[in-house]
Amino acid sequence: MSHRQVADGLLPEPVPVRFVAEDGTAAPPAGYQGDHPAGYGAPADDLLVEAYRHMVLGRRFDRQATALTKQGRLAVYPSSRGQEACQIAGVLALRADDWLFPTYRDCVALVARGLDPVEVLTLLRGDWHCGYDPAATRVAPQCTPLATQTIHAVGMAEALRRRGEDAVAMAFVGDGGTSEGDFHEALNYAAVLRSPVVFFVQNNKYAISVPLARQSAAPALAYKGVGYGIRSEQVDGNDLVAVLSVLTEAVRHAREGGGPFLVEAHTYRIESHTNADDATRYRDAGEVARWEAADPLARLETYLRGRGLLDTAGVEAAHEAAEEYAARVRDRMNAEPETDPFELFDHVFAAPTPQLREQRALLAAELSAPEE
Ligand SMILES: Cc1ncc(C[n+]2csc(CCOP(=O)(O)OP(=O)(O)O)c2C)c(N)n1
Ligand SMILES: [Mg+2]
Repeated sequence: MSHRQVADGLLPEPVPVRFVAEDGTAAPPAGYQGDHPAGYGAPADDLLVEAYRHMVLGRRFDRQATALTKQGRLAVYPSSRGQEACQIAGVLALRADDWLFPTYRDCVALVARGLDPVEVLTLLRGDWHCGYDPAATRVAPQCTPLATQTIHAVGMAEALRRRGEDAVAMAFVGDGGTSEGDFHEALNYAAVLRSPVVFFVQNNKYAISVPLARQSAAPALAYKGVGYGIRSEQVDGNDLVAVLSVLTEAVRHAREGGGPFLVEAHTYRIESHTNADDATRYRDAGEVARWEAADPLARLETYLRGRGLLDTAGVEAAHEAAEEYAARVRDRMNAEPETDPFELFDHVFAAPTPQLREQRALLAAELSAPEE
């Protein structure tokens, strides 16, 4: 068997898998609408319409969260604008009993998973906890230290397998995160143990101000899986149909004992890294405009309309629902949060250290002192 044949079962397609072209027509343009030639199945029509509604809602939520930073209601918000196809497909490919390991970038995915949006924003408001119950929701806390969630996901996937559950874990990670040692350790462990885990790389072309070309010389980040023995694929991350199709296959592969699967989605971060960043200092407007033209939401809408699965009434209903959702988020986030400053000391150690007891007493004295 040649080296090429050994790698064949693992190697990604030479070009990213795509079902729908940028203009919203089926791709390849030869009128094809079924499964992808590489064997990826076409997602069900009703799931695509559901994904469209989630994308409209997710985009509106994202805009609302950005506005809340300007009103001082959120400390920081990393926008997912432009990455909605990835975020929604990632969630729709999972069952409710599968585990999701998100990063700070993935609020839209968490909202699509059905988490309370105010709970999702708790961490970004500056609280000490993640806002939701990871055990009940099977969503790990949004991870800020890069790539640490990938190794957590492998541990969870192993635990699920050893307990006899047929659930999988999916870890979201950024292009920059794939340079971290933890990412490589996670891939190695998962491959050796054949853990039921999917690594989903959202390659949005930047790690804050560092462009992809200065991050990695790999022909595609998907190739990073192959060296570890992991089946890997690359996909057009602004084509919801393609991302959903490939991730569905990745989850099936992991669930049925095939071991880990790595998917790289080529997408773009339309907004700055967070509201605290000025992206005009390191990228030009022409580049952003080119990616705006490849918008995943407009593409899916054109595609669904073209196939008669969506009409103007359906589009308007999705936008109305998103407006109502955003209004509720706004109202609830504008209520003064009830916070107990002493909670800060409660969950650090089982038995508080003398220093913490001292600090607690100091805070109590300050809070009870009459205002000057
Ligand atoms: C271990 C670690 N090193 C550095 C940082 C600082 N940091 C925060 S976000 C970021 C860029 C990450 O880029 P990428 O993985 O591409 O994710 P994106 O923000 O583009 O979604 C860096 C370097 C961090 N959070 N954790
Ligand atoms: Mg990035």
